[in-house]
Amino acid sequence: MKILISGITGQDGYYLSLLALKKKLEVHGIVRRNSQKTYGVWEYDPTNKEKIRFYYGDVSDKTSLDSIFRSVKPEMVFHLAAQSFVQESWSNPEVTYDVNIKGTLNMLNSFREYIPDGKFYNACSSEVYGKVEDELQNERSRMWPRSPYGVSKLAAYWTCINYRESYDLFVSNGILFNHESPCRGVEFVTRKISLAVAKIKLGLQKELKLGNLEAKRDWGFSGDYVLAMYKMLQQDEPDDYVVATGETHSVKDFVKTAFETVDLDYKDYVVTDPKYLRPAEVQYLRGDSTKAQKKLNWKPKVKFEELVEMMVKADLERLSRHEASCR
Ligand code: NAP
Ligand code: G4F
Repeated sequence: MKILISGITGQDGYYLSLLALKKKLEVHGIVRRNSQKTYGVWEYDPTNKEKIRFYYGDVSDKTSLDSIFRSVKPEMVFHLAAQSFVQESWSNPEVTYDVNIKGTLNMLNSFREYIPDGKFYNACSSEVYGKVEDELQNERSRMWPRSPYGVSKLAAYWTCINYRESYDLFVSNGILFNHESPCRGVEFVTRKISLAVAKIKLGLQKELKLGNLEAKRDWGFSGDYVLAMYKMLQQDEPDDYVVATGETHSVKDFVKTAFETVDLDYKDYVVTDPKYLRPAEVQYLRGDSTKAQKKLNWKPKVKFEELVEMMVKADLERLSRHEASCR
């Protein structure tokens, strides 16, 4: 059984590949050529990197995708590639739309052309809820995105549903709430915090500049969430599912817990910097994953406090060993 992953060099691509290797699947992944570190997270895991078959391509380049689909002919496709940083989507809206909307359309068209009987997973996001109405957001909650990123993910979500309905394709959307890990990109708030806490503890950094500390997110562990993605493609019928923990915490909660892990008080180190405030903020997210729990028999394992501790410890260990950071 062959799977093809776009976005294989990112956080989720990494954990999904590890899961697939464990299940003895043949893993193929699309990578963008880069002047230095083409293989992202994989640069730090050479043993497993050897087991993956990589192909140069870009989701905004349909020609490159056609050639990969034609030669690999995978049974399952996980489309994870995206300009995934919300903040950047205001400064690079065109790239965000090109990669996240047109890129998804390109992936769907290659899929339809070369493996119409295969299965396709699309990485949708809780950012589509944006200005939330419901205390707990589920598959039927109103979607009102608040950033170019959120708008792009909503357009891609509907494009997937439209392809499913128009061409009778197996295409499923995972509406995933925030999920993190020691391999999270360093610009996202959780990893920015865990890395700073580790550096401060080791005397390598003096303060931590953050934006909105009151924003609330439903944070889970990437390693748990990739299992839900995989399970979506083991179903008989395609569908859309919310994947979340059902708990919400503020950025301040995260920062406080992270500093407590190393016996420090965040108030002595955290300063707010308007540079990190967003033109429009998603103030509150909390997901209801009842459908995924019932239909996929999935549930998150790692709790909030465990996640924070896992990330801070990983950064502390890496820095203490003078090893390069995961990303
Ligand atoms: P990530 O770590 O930022 O990884 C993004 C991946 O997309 C990287 O491999 C990146 O490659 C690749 N990529 C970007 N532009 C591309 C292009 N034009 N062509 C080919 N590849 C491209 O993101 P993640 O956290 O793993 O998230 C995976 C997916 O889930 C994304 O679609 C994200 O929007 C979505 N999502 C994430 C979360 C979350 O909390 N993590 C929640 C909901 C939805 P490079 O290494 O070359 O940059
Ligand atoms: O970590 P963040 O940048 O993640 P955000 O915007 O929630 O997006 C992530 O989750 C989405 C799922 O809902 C994904 F679709 C998306 O791809 C990405 O993975 O910011 C989280 C919160 C925001 O409210 C932000 O304003 O943290 C707040 N924040 C406060 N200070 C900060 C900072 N965010 C960042 N990145 N950096 C700060 O200094």
